[in-house]
Amino acid sequence: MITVTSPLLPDLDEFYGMLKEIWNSKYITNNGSFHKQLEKELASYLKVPYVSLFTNGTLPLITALQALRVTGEVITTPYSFVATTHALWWNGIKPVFVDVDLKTGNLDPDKIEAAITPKTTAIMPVHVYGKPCDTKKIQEIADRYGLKVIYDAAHAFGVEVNGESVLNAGDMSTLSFHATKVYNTIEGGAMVMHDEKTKQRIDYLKNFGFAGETTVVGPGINSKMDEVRAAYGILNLRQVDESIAARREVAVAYRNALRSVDGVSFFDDMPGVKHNYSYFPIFIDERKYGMSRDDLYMKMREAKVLGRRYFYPLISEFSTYRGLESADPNNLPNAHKMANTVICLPMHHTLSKEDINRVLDQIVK
Ligand code: T4K
Repeated sequence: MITVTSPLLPDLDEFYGMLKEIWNSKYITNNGSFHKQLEKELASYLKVPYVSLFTNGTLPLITALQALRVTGEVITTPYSFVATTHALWWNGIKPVFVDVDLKTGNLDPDKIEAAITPKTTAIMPVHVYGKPCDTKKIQEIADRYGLKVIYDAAHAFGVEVNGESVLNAGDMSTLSFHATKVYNTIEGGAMVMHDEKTKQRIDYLKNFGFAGETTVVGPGINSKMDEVRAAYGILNLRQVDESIAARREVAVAYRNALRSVDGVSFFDDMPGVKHNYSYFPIFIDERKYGMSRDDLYMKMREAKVLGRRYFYPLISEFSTYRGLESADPNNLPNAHKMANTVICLPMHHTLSKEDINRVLDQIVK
C-alpha cells in the first residue's frame, strides 16, 4: 500500500530520553519547558517574530477570529479542507466564497472586491498545497476596505517568498502540525503573530482567557499543546529540512515523467518561492487523457496506490454551506474545475524510487 502521506517520526530512543525528562519533571502541560523551547525554535526556523503553539490547526483559526473580533461576513475560498470554513461557522460568521485562480488554486484577488459588502470584516485565504497567495494584492484590498486578513497557512510550513516567510503576511497566520503535514507534532498547530502584545493575548485565549491565577480576560478556550507533543516537535524540527529535500526529489521525478502525458497537468515551482512540497496535485483533463479522474483514482486504488482527491467535494458543496448565495457553482467555476479533476499523488519523505515508479505506472500510459 502506498499512502498519500506518511508521518515524519522522531528517533524513538531520542524521544524516549525526552519522555524521561518529562516524567522526572512531572510538569506535563500548561506552558512547560519543552513548549517554551519549541515556540522559540519554531519562530527562529520559520523566520517569524512570535509563535503560539496549539493542539491542532483548527483551534488557532477559531481563536484568531475571536482575537481580532471578526464578525459579520468573511471572504474565503471553497477550495480547502473543511476546517477553514468551519472556523467561521463556529464564530457565527457568514462565509462568503470567492473563486480561485487556476494558476495557483488560491483565492483570486481580482474577484475579492466584488464580494465585499458593508458586513465584510475580514478575508481568510488559504495557501493551498503550500503555494503562496498573492499576499500583496490581498493586503492592498484589505487596507482599502479596512479588513483584517487571517491566513490559513496549514499547508505552508517553511514556505518563503524572496527569502521572507509567507507566514508574516496578514494580521495572523495559522499552521497545522497534524500527522499528515510536512512537519507534525502528531496533532498540533500554531499561530504566528507580529507583536508581543498579540502573542500575550493569544496565550491567554488558548488557556481559557486566564491572565494570572484569578483573572480571566476573555472567553478563552483550552488549546494548549502538552509537553509530550512539544518534545516530539523539537525532535522533528531537527529533521524536517531533510524530509522536505526528499519530498522535492519526489516532485522532480513526478514532473519529469508526467510533463509529456497528454491530459495531465500539475504545478511547477513558482519563481522566488521556497516550497515545502507538501502535496503533489495533478489535474486530469478527461477528454485529452482518455479516462476520467474518478476512473483513474479507482484504478490507482485497486493497485494499492492511494492518492486522495484533496479538495473534493468543495467546501461550498457540503450541506452546511450549500444554501449560501456565494456557494452557487456559477460563482465558483474554477474551484469546481479543480475539485472535479484533482488527484493528490502520494508525496512523502519515505517514498522509494520503486514506489515512485509504481505510482507513475498507474498514470503514464
Ligand atoms: N486548514 C487546512 C487548509 C487544512 O488542510 C487542515 C487540515 C486544517 C485547516 C485543520 O488542521 P488540523 O485541525 O487537522 O490540524 C487530513 C488531516 O486530518 C487534516 O489535518 C488535513 N488538513 C487534511 C487535508 O487531511 P484525512 O481525513 O484526509 O486524513 P487520513 O486520516 O485519511 O490520512 C491520510 C493518509 O495519511 C492515510 O491514508 C495514511 C496516512 N496517515 C495518516 C495518519 C493520520 C499515516 O500514515 N499516519 C497517520 O497517523 O485528513
